[in-house]
Amino acid sequence: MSVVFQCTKIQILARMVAVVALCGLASQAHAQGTILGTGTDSLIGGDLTDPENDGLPDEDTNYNAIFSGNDEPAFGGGESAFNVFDNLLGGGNDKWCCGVSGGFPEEGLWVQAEINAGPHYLTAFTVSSANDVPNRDPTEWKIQGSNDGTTFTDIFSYTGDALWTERLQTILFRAGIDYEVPAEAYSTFRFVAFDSVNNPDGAYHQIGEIEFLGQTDPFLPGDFNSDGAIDLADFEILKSSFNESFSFSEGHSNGDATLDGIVNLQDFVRFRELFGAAGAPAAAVPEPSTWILAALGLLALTVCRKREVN
Ligand SMILES: [Ca+2]
Ligand SMILES: [Ca+2]
Ligand SMILES: [Ca+2]
Ligand SMILES: [Ca+2]
Repeated sequence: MSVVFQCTKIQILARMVAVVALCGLASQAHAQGTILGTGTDSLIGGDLTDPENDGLPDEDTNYNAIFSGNDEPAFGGGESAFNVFDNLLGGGNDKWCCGVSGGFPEEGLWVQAEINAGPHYLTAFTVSSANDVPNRDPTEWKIQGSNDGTTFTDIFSYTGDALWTERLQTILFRAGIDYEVPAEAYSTFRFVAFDSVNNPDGAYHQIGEIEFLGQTDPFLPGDFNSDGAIDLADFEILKSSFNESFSFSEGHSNGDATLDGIVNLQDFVRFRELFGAAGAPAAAVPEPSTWILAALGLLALTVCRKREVN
């Protein structure tokens, strides 16, 4: 009896949590990237340049990519360019700083990674600020892809105030949310910057780290089982993972439509958008109220189960 009573109270709590969660959705819709935190621990890790996360920057070994750049193309040294792939956020040679004299060249300052495993669809990437001087943060920059090392296609473009609000801060950008889902897979990914507040004076550009995340199959947000369709089978995956957390590489195949590491109400709402946009038969699309009720029920059930176990 006491367990049933607890569940009733928890269900009420769950509804309150759900309402709060839904209220938060509107403010996230226009966000330019998602702040993950600060410091090395805020990096996702295991990105395409080093899936095992065992790269040794001093020897430039154990990496799974060939790096190049047009400004200090090396690890270590005087804060050289490849330090954006050293899996570290910190001062000194954990960062890439600070640009050639006279300001940004016309082609921009760039650093790139040719992925050993070949072409990938870029599902997300992170760019982190360095340890000091916010006016060195890029204010105009792009992420580009290429398959011949000569012709580059824009995947993401940004112009505006620098996005980082703290030093050594990691910001995540997600395909389908922060930039258009790439229609093509690329073997080389490039970060290129064209402007900063300090440009062209002295030390005018720096960033701490870049992570490229992707998959070899075409990426269709909401198609959790990768069968090329967004349908009720995908909805079943989302439901069965509700309230669970996943690593980035495992998230989408387990129903994490928002690629934020947890399957929750926001994923229900996001999946409903994707489901409708995919042109699924109207009769097969559950009403919004049904989705919310299903989510509430699952949330309450999950909490109740935990209470019973404890
Ligand atoms: Ca890395
Ligand atoms: Ca670094
Ligand atoms: Ca599917
Ligand atoms: Ca999610």
